[in-house]
Amino acid sequence: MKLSFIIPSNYKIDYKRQMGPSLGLAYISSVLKSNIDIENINIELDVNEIIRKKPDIVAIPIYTEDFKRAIEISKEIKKYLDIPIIAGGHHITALPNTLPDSIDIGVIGDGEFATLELLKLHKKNSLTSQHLKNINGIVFHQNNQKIITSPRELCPLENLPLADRSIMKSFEQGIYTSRACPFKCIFCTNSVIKNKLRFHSIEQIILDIQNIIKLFPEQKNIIIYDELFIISKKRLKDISNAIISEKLHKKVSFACMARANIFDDEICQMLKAMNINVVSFGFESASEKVLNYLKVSGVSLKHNQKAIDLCSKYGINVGGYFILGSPIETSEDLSKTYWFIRKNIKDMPLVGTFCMTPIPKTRIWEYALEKNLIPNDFNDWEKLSYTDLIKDNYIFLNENYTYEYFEKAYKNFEYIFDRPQRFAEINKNQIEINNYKKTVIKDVEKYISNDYKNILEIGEYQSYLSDYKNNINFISHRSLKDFDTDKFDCIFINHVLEKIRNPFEFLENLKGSIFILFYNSLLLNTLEKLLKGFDLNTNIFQMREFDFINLFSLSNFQKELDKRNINHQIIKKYKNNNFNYPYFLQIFDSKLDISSFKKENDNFTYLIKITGKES
Ligand code: B12
Ligand code: SF4
Repeated sequence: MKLSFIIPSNYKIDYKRQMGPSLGLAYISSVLKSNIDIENINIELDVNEIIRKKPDIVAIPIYTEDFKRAIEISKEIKKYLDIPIIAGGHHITALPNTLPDSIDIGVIGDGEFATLELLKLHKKNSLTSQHLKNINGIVFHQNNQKIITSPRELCPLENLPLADRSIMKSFEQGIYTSRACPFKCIFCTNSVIKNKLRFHSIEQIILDIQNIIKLFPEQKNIIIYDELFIISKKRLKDISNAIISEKLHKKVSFACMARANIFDDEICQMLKAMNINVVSFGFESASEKVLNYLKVSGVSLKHNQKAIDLCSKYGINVGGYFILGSPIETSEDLSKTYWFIRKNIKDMPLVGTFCMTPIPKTRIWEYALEKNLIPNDFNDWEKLSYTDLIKDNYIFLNENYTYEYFEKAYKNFEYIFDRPQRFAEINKNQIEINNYKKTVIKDVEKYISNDYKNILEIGEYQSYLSDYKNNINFISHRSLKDFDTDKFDCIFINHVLEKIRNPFEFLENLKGSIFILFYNSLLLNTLEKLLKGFDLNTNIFQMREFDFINLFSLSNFQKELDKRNINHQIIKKYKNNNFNYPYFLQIFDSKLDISSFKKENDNFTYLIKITGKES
């Protein structure tokens, strides 16, 4: 039996790709593998791969904003393959009645044991209504009706096997130490969907972290995804002590989420001790009235400020997240939030502002229904994405200002952060990045001639070359350990040599023709960032990268190759005309020797070919 998950999220959007799919899939996979005989479980991003590989069953995890794409994908699969398609995740859990005809079964809530029961039935060719109605926590079709079975008990976490990391190889590895949250914020499904707080055992947590360190040595930061990692002080102490006694805090750092009204000095000390370097808070608003409305009760502005000050005292970075555009918010409230962020920006290296969105099965969804802002036959699911503010694609809920006002204000928020490539620039950047990929990658294809029989692309998450060339093998740099590169006669290293711990030793051991694309770090842009005190180890959102980073200039790169007698040829230097720093040069040119920066400043990326090694 072969099962393929297919991810409907648009991973061409960089930030989505970085987040990766839910770790829930890895738990489903491990429960299946430890209970039934299953040949293969994998995650696909491209529906054509499903059609080509012909698994025995397809499973689709669905967030509401991806529901439309999920339907298209399932229709496409049904055109070519006569296999069952099941779906699960937050959308189906919230609105099981939206199960489309092209998806046979939906799993409501925890997926581990429902999927196991479904696969057992499928093995016996018995996925029929007669048997399905005995499986709790699912929805399926019968005679043009949707049948929702009795609710399933929540999955106990203590005896769950460890998450199956093998299916998540291409993504950042995070962990859960618990599930659910006792609070009732009006914009979160927790406000309506019943979900009891459950914990993994301390032993499981330690084994899980050790597993990540062993399998993904390049990763130096692990995100703890729990809604509320700090919910119990006693448990936090146990986890922190266990991490310290196993010396795991010396090997990796961690990031977690917290809630300001239960955050205090003692918690901060424990987090610092276990090497937490970012704590994220949903500060939501700097208006007491809006904060109270969103979080229902319990969190005040004082709590939010105290949380930032405490983190600052202990040298922990704060991630601050805000929701703009609530129904009751006024322009004064917006302004308060704006100045709160400005005041605290130094201690909040990560800031995210999101627009209020009625996610199904939340109080704010009910509000939007009551106000007829969502019609009964609503199916514009992609409108329910809180990261984009696009006029015709946004359900505007505010009662006090106009959409036009909100749009302008929202832009101002994005610019506060004074970071060169923040959210406001994403759309523009995305186009630039896409163009860049098109020109550079197309170019690379020209050099990688058709004479090569077996080409390997080593990249970040998915192949770029395969868009242009067939039969490319792809591997993420994170999975290189124990991977045999010898059988390839051409290896293309696509902007990830920067993330390989010993890049030149790695190159020395490769065989065949090798092409490398790498970024030039010797840019005035780098110097400017350093002078502003930015951490270079960040991605385009100025968020901390979770991999190790090497910074290359052409000269240090060539020096390292020469040291090892590795011959090379610079095939192409790619220019970016956007690098223009008139004010910077005006101030610094006569004061600092920046000649080496100026020399290579226009060159953004280099394409190098390794032409041989002298013995
Ligand atoms: C942690 C979290 C995240 C983490 C996820 C980390 C990870 N890799 O697992 C991060 C920060 C990355 C994240 C991102 C997003 N999130 Co989020 N997140 C949460 C949070 C706080 C907890 C989720 C949780 O408990 N997961 C525990 C895991 C084990 O469970 P799970 O993911 O639900 O998976 C189980 C079941 O759903 C089911 N299942 C899942 N998929 C499938 C598939 C099949 C086939 C089957 C059978 C079963 C099944 O089985 C799993 C195991 O039991 C919830 C809030 C909440 N209270 O639930 C929001 C929440 C899930 N997030 C939400 C959203 C919208 C997002 C984003 C889409 C936001 C965005 N636009 O960027 C992104 C999606 C990113 C992407 N890659 O596309 C919404 C979803 C609402 C909806 N109806 O779609 C929630 C509910 C918050 C809210 N506003 O109410 N999120
Ligand atoms: S937003 Fe966070 S704190 Fe609020 S209910 Fe959801 S998970 Fe809990």
